Amino acid sequence: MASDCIFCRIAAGEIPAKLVREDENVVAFRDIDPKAPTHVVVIPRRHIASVNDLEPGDAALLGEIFLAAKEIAREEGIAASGYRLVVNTGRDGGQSVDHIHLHLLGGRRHSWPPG
Ligand code: DGP
Repeated sequence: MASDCIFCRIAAGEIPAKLVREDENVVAFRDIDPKAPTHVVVIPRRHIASVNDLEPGDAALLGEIFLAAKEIAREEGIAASGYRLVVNTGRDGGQSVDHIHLHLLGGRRHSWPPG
């Protein structure tokens, strides 16, 4: 755990958040500044700063994150209508929290290309 990382502290229960799912390796919570009717952030408990810091051994963990997103989409009732999964990376990618995370956005139509 990185003690100065907001998402590590949410995963540890030190900062309150609206959790929607948690297990041994993955935690999901509602975004504090939602950009869609459903906006959930899915993170690994383990601190990984960004996609740039992934290693081959993280492949299974990434699979768990995507499977959690799939289950949450079903529970939120947006699996059939569709949703967007986003991983912002670095400055130009719009990443503001340096703990890798998957945004699950749904409940409205998303345009393409993104802004
Ligand atoms: P990104 O810009 O891709 O790094 O997304 C970070 C997201 O995290 C952003 O949409 C806002 C959200 N966020 C930041 N701080 C908190 C927090 O303390 N609680 C919750 N629930 N979400 C947060």
